Amino acid sequence: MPDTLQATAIAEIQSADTLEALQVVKTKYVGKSGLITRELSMLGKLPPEERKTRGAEINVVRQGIQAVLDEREASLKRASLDAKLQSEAIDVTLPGLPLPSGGLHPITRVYDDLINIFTRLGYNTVEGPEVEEEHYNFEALNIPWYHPARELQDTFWLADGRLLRTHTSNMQVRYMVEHEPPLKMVSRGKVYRYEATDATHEAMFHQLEGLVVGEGITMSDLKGTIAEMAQGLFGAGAKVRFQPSYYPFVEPGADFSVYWQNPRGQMEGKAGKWLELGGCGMVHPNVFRAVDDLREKAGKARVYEGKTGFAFGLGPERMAMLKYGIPDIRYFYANDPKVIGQFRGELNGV
Ligand code: FA5
Repeated sequence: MPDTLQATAIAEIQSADTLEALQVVKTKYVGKSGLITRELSMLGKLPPEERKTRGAEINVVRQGIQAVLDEREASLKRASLDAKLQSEAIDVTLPGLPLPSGGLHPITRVYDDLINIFTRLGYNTVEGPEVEEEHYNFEALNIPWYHPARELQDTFWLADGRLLRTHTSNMQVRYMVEHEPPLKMVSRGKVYRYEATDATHEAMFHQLEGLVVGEGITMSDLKGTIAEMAQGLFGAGAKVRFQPSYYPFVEPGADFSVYWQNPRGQMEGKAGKWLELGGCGMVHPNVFRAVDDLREKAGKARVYEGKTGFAFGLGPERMAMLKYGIPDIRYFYANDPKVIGQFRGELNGV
């Protein structure tokens, strides 16, 4: 018996190829109710003179099995450790994973282009507050209390009587209070209007305000400036159209539009369209008067009466829609990576 028991046990141990399988074999032979233990427990049934030799024989078998078990266990443990090390090995010489490159938001792109154009034309760039006093947003801009633009549905009013500016024209007033003519400035920033959103209207959007004040400035200076800007943005062939319009802070006032031809539409022989980009006009004398009043209050000289100037305010969202063929203004702020992700790479010149 012991020889065959030992031989089968060793064969089973050698063929156990996992630590779990080896554990099963171990329990079967040397476990508490294993075959060897059973052999030992049967010693008591043998005649006393045979017990000693039989006991010794069984112990030799048990030690033999145990030695092979230990060796197999050690070798399986080594193999499993080797496999683990191999699978978790890191090749430090491999190149790293490339990080996806970011991109500038289309509005930032348009702003950068605009600021470049106006910097080249000698304009100073400034920014101003989004939370504004009623006086700078309306009153000083010749927008009296009864003007429809001050209605509750157009303006976000704050509890303390201030408001979220509805346009960047507040910066005309702020800039003139601080600076004397002649001057040229552009101001960019966010503006807010309490109105329903649709494909071309958002409640928060951006504007770029422009202001030029000096002596003998005329409407043709204004038209030339807007044409220069449109050509800088949309190419030398860009066409600009002016239509009379009313803004309380300019006289005369106009809206300007750019004719846009989608390159694909052009290939297909489709007509382009006029897209209104902003308002403009000659600074109203009442604005100069209000600015001088504010200057006087601040202990500064009245320097604006008798001066001439023009102002314009435009929407970069509409320009970006035109330039990049984006059909709905709401895409700009939906944070959909499918939309924003298109403004990586070549559009950024990266
Ligand atoms: C104004 O805000 C005047 N302050 C512009 C101005 C400045 C006129 C200086 C004369 C002199 P208007 O409300 O039309 O004007 O807005 C100007 C431009 O902002 C629009 O032509 C349009 O491009 C953009 N805009 C207006 N409302 C929205 C809106 N809800 N969503 C996105 N863009 C808008």
